[in-house]
Amino acid sequence: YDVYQTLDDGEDLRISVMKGEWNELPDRARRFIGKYVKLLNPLAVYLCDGSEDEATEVADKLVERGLLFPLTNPKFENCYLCRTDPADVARVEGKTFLVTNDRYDSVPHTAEDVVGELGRWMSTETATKEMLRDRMPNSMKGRVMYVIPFSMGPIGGPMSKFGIQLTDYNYVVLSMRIMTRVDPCIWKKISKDSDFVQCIHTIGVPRPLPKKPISHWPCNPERVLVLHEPKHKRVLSYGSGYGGNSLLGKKCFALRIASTLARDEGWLAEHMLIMSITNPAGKEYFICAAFPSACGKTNLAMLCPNLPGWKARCVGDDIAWLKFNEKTGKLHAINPEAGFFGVAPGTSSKTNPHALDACMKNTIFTNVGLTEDGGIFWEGLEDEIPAGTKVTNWMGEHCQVGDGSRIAHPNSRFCAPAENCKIIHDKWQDPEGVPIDAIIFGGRRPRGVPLVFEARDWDHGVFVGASLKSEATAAAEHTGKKIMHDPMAMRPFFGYNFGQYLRHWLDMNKKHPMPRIFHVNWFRKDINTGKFLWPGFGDNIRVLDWICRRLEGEDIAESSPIGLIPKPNSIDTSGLGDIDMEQLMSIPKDYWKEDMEETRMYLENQVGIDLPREIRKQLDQQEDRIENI
Ligand code: GTP
Ligand code: SPV
Ligand code: MN
Repeated sequence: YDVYQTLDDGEDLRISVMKGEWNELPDRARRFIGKYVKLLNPLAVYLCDGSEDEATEVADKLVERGLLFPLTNPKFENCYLCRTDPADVARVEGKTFLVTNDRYDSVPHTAEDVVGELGRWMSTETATKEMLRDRMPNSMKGRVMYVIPFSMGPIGGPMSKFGIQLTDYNYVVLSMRIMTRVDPCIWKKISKDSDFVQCIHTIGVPRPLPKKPISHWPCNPERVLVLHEPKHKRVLSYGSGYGGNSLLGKKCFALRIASTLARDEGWLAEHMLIMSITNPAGKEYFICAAFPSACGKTNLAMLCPNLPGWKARCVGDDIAWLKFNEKTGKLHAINPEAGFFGVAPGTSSKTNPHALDACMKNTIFTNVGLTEDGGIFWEGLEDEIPAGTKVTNWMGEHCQVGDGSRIAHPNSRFCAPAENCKIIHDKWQDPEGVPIDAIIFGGRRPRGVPLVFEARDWDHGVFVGASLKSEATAAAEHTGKKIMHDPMAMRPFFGYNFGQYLRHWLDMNKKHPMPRIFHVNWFRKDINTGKFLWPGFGDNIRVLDWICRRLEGEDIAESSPIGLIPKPNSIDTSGLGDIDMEQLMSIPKDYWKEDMEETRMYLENQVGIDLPREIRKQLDQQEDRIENI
């Protein structure tokens, strides 16, 4: 049916509604949608309700079109595989921008002649031209505009926020329904008292198609652009259907827009997992951990402890919103998401059985292999899928398990509802969040960095986070094994000037007591053999055990130039066999001297005058301590 909507400019626009009750939407939502119907010019508007029937209808259409393959293997229930255009497989950091009037609201003052790496800025004028004038007009021509009302965090919770995503891609509809809480009751809440974040997404391929899409995945990779306007609480994304570029509730809203809101409102939006661990005596601890993309958050969040008597529970695997709770006097965390968009390769019944188990129903796999018996394969599943099994690889080519070819894309993902996870915490949907006892930073550091250390105090901990580095991963367009800075595991996700972000972190501790901060490294390699020194995965509980005992004040740490490290034999390695703890815990002076010089250069070049003096002081002090090794 058709409706007429009065726009802000006074025009009465005719809109075709395919599904849903237009008149039930609050006026501000109708005007928002109307504005983009006028710009994007879709065939019709489809108001999503998030129901199962709707998902089935959308999925059936995609199966018919050849984009989704239902997994026919009886191990899977209502699961699908999807292959993307090989040009659209990861976030595109180079085309992701923050848009503010003043450049330095978005990015720090870099030193002269230095290219900033901590976010990209675009002026409002350029953004308007590039997006609203050159790209978006008519970009939904011949397509349906899906309208998705969603909540990040439990609906109506004090720490939660609403969003409305417009998209012309039904794969996004299905994925948003897993990753966020899509519910028509949000319309009412928006009308009454709450604002919403505006999320506008188009794949940028109007009909008729200029050429046949590759893998039935239409996209416009040459023209990708992802813009964030914190002031308007708006995200505009063009050209890509992939994960962080298209599921706008995730990185765009829950990190970039939310981190800016968090600064203004006195809380934190971080790239962190949230989990609880309960020791054999029955005491439970909640921790948050910030590791860069593809560095082990999902794996740690779903840990299967290899120490008797310990229990782990998952609250979230990628994003945490943290706010001080007056009632408990502690920092509380919610997981704003409702699903896992996890890295597939490396996930196995040995490394992460809970993740694998969570993928058995209502899951969408993207860019993994399809076995001839209608199941899935990726690198890491060699023990469950025998060599010689015929598979179609992520690009649709025929091959065999064990033939040496790459079967799943390194950034292939599963998209599964969080409720599928057997160890999801009872409180994972608690609107008040869970009380956090410790914050952990970590990255892939093949050299020099010990298995675990504790920050000396809050300021030192913020400095440790600011200095975070990791080997490049496949989650974005970076290639190779180079060690990259990834401050706070947020380098691609800051919503504002990183210097101001550090200021905000430092100030948090002045207002309220904050959790203790630690740093871990599961990825140190033997200098001689190149093999990992630490078994990782389920054995990481041994490190968490040490951290919990530190929280209890046990005398198991000693001072070192880089922080407090475990006293000899204070990490429980019983039953592990031969572990070179000496190498694993060593702090080579030459390495750290160079590392600190490099970090100083980086912070001075990249953050310049925006670097808080507390962080400069930490740099000076740590350099002095290292000099005295
Ligand atoms: P994003 O979703 O991109 O933010 O990634 P993530 O931080 O959740 O990473 P994830 O847990 O999916 O791990 C990525 C890769 O690291 C997988 O291939 C894992 O197998 C591997 N990994 C995770 N934990 C460990 C560990 O303790 N040791 C080793 N050696 N590898 C690990
Ligand atoms: C990451 O890259 O950190 C992810 C995947 O969690 S994406 O949603 O694509 O950002
Ligand atoms: Mn992530």
